[in-house]
Amino acid sequence: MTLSRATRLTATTAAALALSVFAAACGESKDDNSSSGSSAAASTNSSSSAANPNAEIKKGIKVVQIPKQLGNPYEDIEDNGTKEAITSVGGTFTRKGPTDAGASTQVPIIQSTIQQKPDAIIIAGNDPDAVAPALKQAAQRGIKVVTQDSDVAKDARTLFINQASVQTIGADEVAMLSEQIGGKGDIAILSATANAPNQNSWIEVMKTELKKPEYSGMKLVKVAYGDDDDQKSFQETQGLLSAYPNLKGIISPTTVGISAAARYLSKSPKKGKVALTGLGTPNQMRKFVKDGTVTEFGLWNPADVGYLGGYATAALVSGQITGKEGEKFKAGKLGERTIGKDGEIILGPLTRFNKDNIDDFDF
Ligand code: RAM
Repeated sequence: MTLSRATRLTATTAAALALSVFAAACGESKDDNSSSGSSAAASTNSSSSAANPNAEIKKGIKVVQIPKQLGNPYEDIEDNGTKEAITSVGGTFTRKGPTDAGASTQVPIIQSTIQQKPDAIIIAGNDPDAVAPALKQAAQRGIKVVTQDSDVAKDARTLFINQASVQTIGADEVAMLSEQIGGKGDIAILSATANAPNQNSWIEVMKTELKKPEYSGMKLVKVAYGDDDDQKSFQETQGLLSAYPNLKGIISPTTVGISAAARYLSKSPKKGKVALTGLGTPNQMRKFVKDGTVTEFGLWNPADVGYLGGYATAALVSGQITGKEGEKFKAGKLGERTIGKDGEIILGPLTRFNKDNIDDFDF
């Protein structure tokens, strides 16, 4: 097990969170979290030029970040990491997002962003294909496109900042559940939206893992979708428990899903009888670990994903890297990083949280 650095939610983060929750409550897309370092106009550079590892980080780069949706604490923490990286290299960071994670909700936001001519767009995709034409248009205008957290079609972006390998994330979730239910029984998955590129890639790995002999006692009976909406995820949990009375465990590979499912389970007679694991933030899950609803779940440090994305984007805009496998760049406090296959940059392994370590984390 790898323990990552505990992160403090600062007052600024809390304020940003309150802002985005407010935006979500208003039911509208909006800009938030705007902050600037130097605002010197920066011209975009063409992706065809060769990498120059010694190029200086361009001052005053303009970066627009588009999360899956506003009002999701995970995405807020992640994007604050990006903001920290971009402002620390003297750039300007703006965040614009939809209020729900529907497949096409990001398209008009990308289109309006193109008009602002930033140096780069960093996006967590809600759908691999729906956003691709708009992102390609952005690239044609010289705007660098980077995905983080949730990838899009490979030809619609240059870099993908991945939390951990898809294989690790999917396999670890199955392993955690198997440990908790003794490798036996009906299980279900409570995912985000049906289109979500990241959740879908992990679910594919889970299905393959479940074919291994050591998991032959576990049967996947249903994949439900809570749409990364708290209420819908809560109701879907209720639905799973009543439709499958023999259910022994649920994997929810989304911070929104697992916290809603835990809230439902904690007040249900199935508490402690149906295991729940997946991906969650320690701060959202702490009380459910302490009250015995949840034994163990996993995640990475979302702020570090965003921070890595910010530095990678700055290196790309400055010409230090072009997106080819093997190129290296310096990612501030995360040290030197290398681009892998298909423009993918991986943060690190999954951290598991349980009653023994959850109080060591604050994010
Ligand atoms: C939710 C979102 C996000 C995912 C995490 C684990 O917050 O779906 O994309 O990475 O869960």
